[in-house]
Amino acid sequence: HDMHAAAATNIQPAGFPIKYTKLFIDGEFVDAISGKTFQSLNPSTGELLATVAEADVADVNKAVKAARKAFEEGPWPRLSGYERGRILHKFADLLEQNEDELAHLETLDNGKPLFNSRYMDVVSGVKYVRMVAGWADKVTGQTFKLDGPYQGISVYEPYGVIGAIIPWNFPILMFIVKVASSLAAGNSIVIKPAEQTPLTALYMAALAKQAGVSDGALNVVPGFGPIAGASIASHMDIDKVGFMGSTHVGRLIMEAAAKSNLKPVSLELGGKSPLVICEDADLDTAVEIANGSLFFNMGQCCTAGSRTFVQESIYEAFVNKAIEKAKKIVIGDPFKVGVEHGPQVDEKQFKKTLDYIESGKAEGARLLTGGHSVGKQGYFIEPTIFTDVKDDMKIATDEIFGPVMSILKFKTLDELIKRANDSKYGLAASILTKDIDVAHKFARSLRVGTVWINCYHVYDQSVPFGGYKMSGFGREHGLASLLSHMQLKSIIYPLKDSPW
Ligand code: TXE
Repeated sequence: HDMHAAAATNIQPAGFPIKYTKLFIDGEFVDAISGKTFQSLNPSTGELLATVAEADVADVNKAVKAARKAFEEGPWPRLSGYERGRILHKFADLLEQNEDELAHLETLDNGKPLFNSRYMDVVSGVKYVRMVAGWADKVTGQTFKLDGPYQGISVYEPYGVIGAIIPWNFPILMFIVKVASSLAAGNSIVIKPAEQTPLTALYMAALAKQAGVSDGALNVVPGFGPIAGASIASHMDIDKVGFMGSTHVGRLIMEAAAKSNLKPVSLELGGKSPLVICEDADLDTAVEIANGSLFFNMGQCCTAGSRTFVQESIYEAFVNKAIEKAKKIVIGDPFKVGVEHGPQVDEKQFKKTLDYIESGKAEGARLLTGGHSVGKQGYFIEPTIFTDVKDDMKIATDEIFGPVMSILKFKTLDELIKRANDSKYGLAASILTKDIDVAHKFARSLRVGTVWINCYHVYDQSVPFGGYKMSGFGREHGLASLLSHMQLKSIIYPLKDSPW
């Protein structure tokens, strides 16, 4: 409640004008070469929010040219790590100075509660920028003494031009993860925000320029996946591509990279993460954690706890409390203080979620709360809970990406570990138990990139994040995020007359 009070006093009411709707190329906001535009809708109302310049192949080519020039001729890659870090720190300061406007824009475009935009997304974004800014002057190679009179050194160098394609569920944060890491490492970047949520990316581009990021080092090309996105993935002059989004499109990105210039790829994809509630866990805490693990961000998290495994002896008790809790979630206008649950991001996600609810019913799971859309406008869906879910039902195997909790029953830990691992995904997992041996056995047995013990959705800018299996590969956050935007070069030379 204190946090809600803070939101009420700190957040300005609606009314910021939308300032940036054009492509950002070579330090300027420009129309698309074709003159084409697309509509960004407000998911709370379904109404037009902004008309945005639409990049296609020609615009991506233009952005890549600018990025290549910025890389070849500088100054960005030629600045010292310290100097790049200093500019990125300034960018973080500007993000902070504009946090209300940014948060507001995010909630308009994405539909997430303003409180979350302001106190989670923007705040974590700022921390991320400062984290990589701090690493920029601390990446060092090694020295080797070879057999014979030779010495070797390894040095880290930027790739050159990075391409990035990001989704709509955390538009501010994903933009920052890709942009700040690429820039800190000395690359230039061409990034395509999701067509559902282009506005905060453009706003942040203006702030990056103001902070001193040199022209051409950062280029933002809003547009559609199969056109602007695909031309990034298949571009012959992009040196690495980072993609965040669906597993289906991740595969297309890798194919395009392989068929073009064999650019390396990093993928952050979908998930079907198990949350395991053991019989010794505190029930009320477990209900809280399970609720947040799935319903946070309207279920639109790659790490959503979308398979809720509950041990047999506490199953009934858990289910009853989970239903009670889900019914209390406040749905509504994401700008209203106290609202926890806004709309799904667009009509496609809205329909997809409702289709999965139908499939759950058809396959024989029990729908115990929710299951319907809310209101006559916008893309709101009730927090929904299914019980008696079986491992092979679609709601237990597919990434729904909506507010649908699927509760499954388990008996023993060994059985559970097998079932939890039985997924093509491997992004995250969590276990709630007081038994440290059980917790660690689980943590080491799960084929996933992040395991939480007695918590969920706890992230930090310094802790590596990424997937196993078909949830992708490559790691963001911390030093890993910087190194994944650099390559290692070895230099070997004779040591003349050295005594050692
Ligand atoms: O994703 P896409 P969509 C999952 C989630 C969701 C489903 C569909 O299950 O319901 O994907 O969402 C760009 N070449 N996730 O359709 O299509 C697109 O423009 C190059 C999980 O929104 O993967 C956008 O910028 N790029 C995920 C980005 O890819 C292409 C977050 C993501 O869109 C492209 C988002 C193409 N052919 C969706 N097609 C997570 N786990 O966080 C699309 N894009």
